[in-house]
Amino acid sequence: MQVEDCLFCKIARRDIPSEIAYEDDEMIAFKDIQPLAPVHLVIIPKIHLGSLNDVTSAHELLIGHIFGVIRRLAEEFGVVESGYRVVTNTGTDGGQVVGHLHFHLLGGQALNAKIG
Ligand code: DGP
Repeated sequence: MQVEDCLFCKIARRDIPSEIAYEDDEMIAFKDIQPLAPVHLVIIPKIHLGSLNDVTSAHELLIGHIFGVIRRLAEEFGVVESGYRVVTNTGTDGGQVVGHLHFHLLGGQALNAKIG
């Protein structure tokens, strides 16, 4: 289920345009509008989950699927050998700005401790 006024639900519905790198029935990956590294993708489930706090055992297959795709995107974007980082900011102190569960895939440069 999606939420009417959620920014990332709007991107998933294509109400807001984005540079889509991957899409299937369950998830979508798109380029971050404010990239923090040469490779910076945002990966989201299409169903609205507010954050990692909303993930339960019911989402195990979904989360596993998302991470399998992230691994393939890392290959596609050429960062497997050099290395990359997957980040999930959660809540205020975690630096989460958009309230829809998402994973950042960052790579293409040496990442400092604070990036993401
Ligand atoms: P976070 O701080 O973890 O909630 O990261 C949210 C990310 O979403 C941030 O890196 C910028 C990105 N972002 C925000 N609005 C848009 C948008 O309209 N389009 C795209 N492509 N990315 C966006």
